[in-house]
Amino acid sequence: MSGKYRFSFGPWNIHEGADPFGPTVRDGIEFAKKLKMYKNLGFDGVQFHDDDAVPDMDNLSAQEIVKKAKEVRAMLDGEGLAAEFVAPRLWEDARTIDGAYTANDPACREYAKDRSRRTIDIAAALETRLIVLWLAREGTYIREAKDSSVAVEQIVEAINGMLAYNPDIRIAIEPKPNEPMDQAYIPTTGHAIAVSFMTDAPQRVGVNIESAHAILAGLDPSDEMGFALAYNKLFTVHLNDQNGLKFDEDKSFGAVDLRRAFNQVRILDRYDYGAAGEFVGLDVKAMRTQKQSVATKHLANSREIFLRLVKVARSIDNKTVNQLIADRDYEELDMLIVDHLMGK
Ligand code: XUL
Ligand code: MN
Repeated sequence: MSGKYRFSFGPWNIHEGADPFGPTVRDGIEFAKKLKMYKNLGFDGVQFHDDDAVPDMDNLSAQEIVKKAKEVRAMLDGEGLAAEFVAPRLWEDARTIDGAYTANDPACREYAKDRSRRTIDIAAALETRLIVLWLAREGTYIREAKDSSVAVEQIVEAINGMLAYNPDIRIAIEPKPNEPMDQAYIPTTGHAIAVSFMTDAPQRVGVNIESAHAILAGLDPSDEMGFALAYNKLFTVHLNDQNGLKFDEDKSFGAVDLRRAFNQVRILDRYDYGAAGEFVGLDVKAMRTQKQSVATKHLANSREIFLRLVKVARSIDNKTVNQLIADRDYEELDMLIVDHLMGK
């Protein structure tokens, strides 16, 4: 069964533990050492931000960037790993303070588009066709700062530029309703899919659904996944968990709400997620207080919880489930699910 599913995470998921209020609690680990951890933890795929692969890329030429990315490809080969996707990091440079594709300054928007082209070059060198777009700063702190209708056109224009730049790539928009912005322009799966249909190649634009981001939007992640699956647009997932409406916590998958995790696994397994090569992607961080020597358990645990929930989902008595649905006895169905989750 684990053979059916391939798992991935990003190097940022092995984390120093810092929050905005205090010091780091763990040392940084160099990229090459992180790569060595993947297989031992049961993972086959690496998710990248562009500068995870090519640090300091804004100070390198396009040729130098590709050369460095090819060196990373060789490192991946050495570890037997695939690159799952590359995402442009469009929120740390001074030119992205006011947004990237929706910045009010045209020079900043140009920077964002150029950076995205470099990201696509890196993806090609790493031999992946998937680009993830977390539109971190495409939004506002006050509504009057930008025009929300123009913003959609600007996002579509940027995506069209990327699609034209390399006809092989596919783009997965990762919606998130807030943080760092007060209000983001593409907060949910529905928004992202609507945007995909405004682009020049809708079939090449889908979504990356992150559990925590859906929860922050007040939505159920498994229903968001179902929506994307109905449109054939679930290009990848970022599984994790989230304890209510607060900052984006990136907790271990299933650690807060096991039933919510179960329903995500159930819908993915039911629709044969992974059969077209999709990875089960995690975006989880270790608890801030976790000691250095045991600060990768959140990754192995999230994978293990996913695989155990596959077994739970597959062993449900579907005949009884269907009978209870036919009888409209949802209280009994509720009990059946809870019983099953509790091992009865
Ligand atoms: C931010 C987030 C990002 C994206 C990739 O909340 O989830 O790490 O997954 O840019
Ligand atoms: Mn994510």
